[in-house]
Order: sequence, then structure tokens, then C-alpha cells
Amino acid sequence: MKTIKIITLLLFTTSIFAQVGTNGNDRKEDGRPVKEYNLTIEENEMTLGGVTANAMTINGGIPGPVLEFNEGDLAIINVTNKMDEETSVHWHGLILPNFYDGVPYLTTPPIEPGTTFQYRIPINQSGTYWYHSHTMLQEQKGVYGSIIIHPKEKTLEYDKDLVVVLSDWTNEKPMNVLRNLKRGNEWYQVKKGTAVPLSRVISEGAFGAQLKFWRDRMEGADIADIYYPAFLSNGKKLAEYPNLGLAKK
Ligand SMILES: [Cu+2]
Repeated sequence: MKTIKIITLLLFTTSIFAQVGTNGNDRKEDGRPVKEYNLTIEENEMTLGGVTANAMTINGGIPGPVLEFNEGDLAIINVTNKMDEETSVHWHGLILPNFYDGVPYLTTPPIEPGTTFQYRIPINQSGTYWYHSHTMLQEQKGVYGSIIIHPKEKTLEYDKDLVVVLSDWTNEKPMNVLRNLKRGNEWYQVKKGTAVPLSRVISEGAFGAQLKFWRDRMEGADIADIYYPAFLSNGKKLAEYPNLGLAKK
């Protein structure tokens, strides 16, 4: 008797899913197939780069989910803010109505804590793009993800389409990182092993360049100016930061 009940329940559940699925596929607005996503941004503890730190996640992860569309779709994206500060999402590279560009106070209202904002974007292009928070330094805390738009006409032959999101992770508060950079000290270079003593700068005949760096309040060897404890590939730790210490002559 019990078994029969369970089977019925399962069938019932399946039929609900089937219905939702069918409705989702067939739904059209303004003559466009609708593709809808729900994104929830919240603060979570995440263990990244071997250290547990406070992060901001989308649907519980870093990066957020891959949003997949077909050229010609109407993208409906509901973003819920479960944090106690405001947020926003900017759809990087998408051609869209200005109101949905997601730059708070400039084009789009910020998403206040405890509220949901609905973005409605007619998809008129194809390619690989990304989305990210445009509020303060929330992007550095994890609020980013990728967008894939399949072209109307397939031009390449492939078996599988894989998305790899490469990003970096700091356990520090991003605001502190920024403060450190503006202070113009060598903290990150010491951590990376790229700090060069002044005697060496002079012996290499690079004192003029060094003077310019100082004038610009920049440090030498500053191509990647932050020390990151981890680089991530789809949110998984890719590699330790290599020690870039310059070889002694
Ligand atoms: Cu952007």
C-alpha cells in the first residue's frame, strides 16, 4: 500500500515538472520565446583558496550560474537581493534597453535589500558574455557569472559547448585592497616576491622609470598589482600564485 502511494506522489511531481517545462518552452512575449532565470544574491561563507572567507554568492555559488539563451529570445531575469546592502547586475556586452543596463543610479534603480528586480532583455546578438554587480566592489566578492547566447544559425561544428570562468580571489575585504593600492606601498609586491631593491633599479639603469612610477604613485613591476592567494577556474582553485621573484644575475 505504501509503495503505491509513493509512486503516485512521484508521478504527480513529475507531471507538475512536465507542465512547468512545457509552459516555459512555449511561453512567448512580443513574439519572442521567453527564457526566464531567477538569481538570488546573498552573503555566504565560502572556502576559496584554502581559506574560509565572507563572500557574496549568486544562487549559492561563485561564479553564478551560466545563463544560456538563443538569439531572438526574450530574457527575463529576476534578481533577488537577500543581503543587507543594495546591489545591482550589469550585463556586460549585451545590447539592451538602457533601463536594464544595471548601472545603479545611472540607468537602473539599485536592488534594495529584500527586494527583487526584473530585467527584461530582448536578445539580439550571440556570443559569450558575463554579468556582474556594478555596486561598490561586490564583483570582487563573487557577484559574477557568464552568459552564453547561441546564434540563430550555427556556423561551427562542435560536440559540446563548455564555459570556463577564470577569476581571482582575495581573502581580504576588497575595500582594504583598494586602500592598500592607493597608499602606494609595496605590500603586495613583497607578498608576490616582485619587490626590487633600489640599488638594483639603479644598477639596471631604470631610475628614470622608477621616478615616473613614484610620480604616478605606482610601484615598479606593477602589471598585476594585487597579490591573490588563489586563482579560480569555475570557482575551483586553479593554482597557487607562482613566486615571480626575479632571477639573480
Ligand atoms: Cu562590466
